[in-house]
Amino acid sequence: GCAPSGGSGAGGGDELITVGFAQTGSESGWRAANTESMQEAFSEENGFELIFNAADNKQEAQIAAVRSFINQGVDAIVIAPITVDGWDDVLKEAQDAGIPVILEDRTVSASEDLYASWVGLDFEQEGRTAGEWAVEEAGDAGANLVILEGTTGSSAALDRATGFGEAIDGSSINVLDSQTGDFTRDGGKKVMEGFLQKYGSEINMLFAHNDDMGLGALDAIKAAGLVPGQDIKIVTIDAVKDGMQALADGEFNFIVECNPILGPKVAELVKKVLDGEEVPKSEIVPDGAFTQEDAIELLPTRPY
Ligand code: GYE
Repeated sequence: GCAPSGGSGAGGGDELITVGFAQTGSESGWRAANTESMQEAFSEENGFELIFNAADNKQEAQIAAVRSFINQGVDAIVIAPITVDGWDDVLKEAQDAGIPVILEDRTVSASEDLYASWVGLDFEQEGRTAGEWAVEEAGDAGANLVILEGTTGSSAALDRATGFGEAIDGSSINVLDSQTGDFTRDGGKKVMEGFLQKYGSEINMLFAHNDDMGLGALDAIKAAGLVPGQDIKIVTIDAVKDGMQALADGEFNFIVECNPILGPKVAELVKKVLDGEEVPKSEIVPDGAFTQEDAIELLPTRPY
């Protein structure tokens, strides 16, 4: 049959393209869907051998994984960077070793000369969309809002905060507090417990940087004797299945989508880069936003 080409100048035949993928960890439902999408796209059937590493949300571990990919002499490296900063040295090392790097999901602050391409989402717009919903919901009455932030120093958290802040600036919304829950359910629950202890029933709106933290917060809100979706209006980002279920159930009030299915695009980019084709430096995958009615309609066919 027609075997996939080697890509990195190997003499054709049915050699697989070896790709090291440095994933952030397994903090959320979004992450699980993203990992699955990547593993499917980088399958042997598609001509790849994938070396997968999940760094448990620890930047040093992720950098160490990239270094080990370089030492193993992989054909290409894909990174979903945990934080924006700290990448310059290891990206330079990959470049010196002649190994192209493709970024997926989050961005880095390093010079774009140090990587071939990035594919991901417009996090700032996601935050803005969430903020616009919150402003409208608060109306003239106003709202006392708390925020559960994503992983500190991640582009997803930084840009969502920027977009949201812009949208609510000058509105009737009063931000009581904003702290990181590290994109996890457990983090969301613990931080929300603290907020409720401190502000009690003063809180009537919550913005969580992802579904999972919002889902964790539901436990804390119910334990405090409050009704999520009513006493506290909740807006989150991602739209994974559990989040959409909470929205359909009326426990969340609005979700901004963040598409985790990036694998096919990243795999295509890797092949093009190894074949020496021109690729765009950055590519943004579009996102939607969902109300309760949308969630009820979409849930049965939701793939993740
Ligand atoms: O929203 C969150 C995950 O970087 C877009 O990371 C990603 C975010 C996503 O843990 O659930």
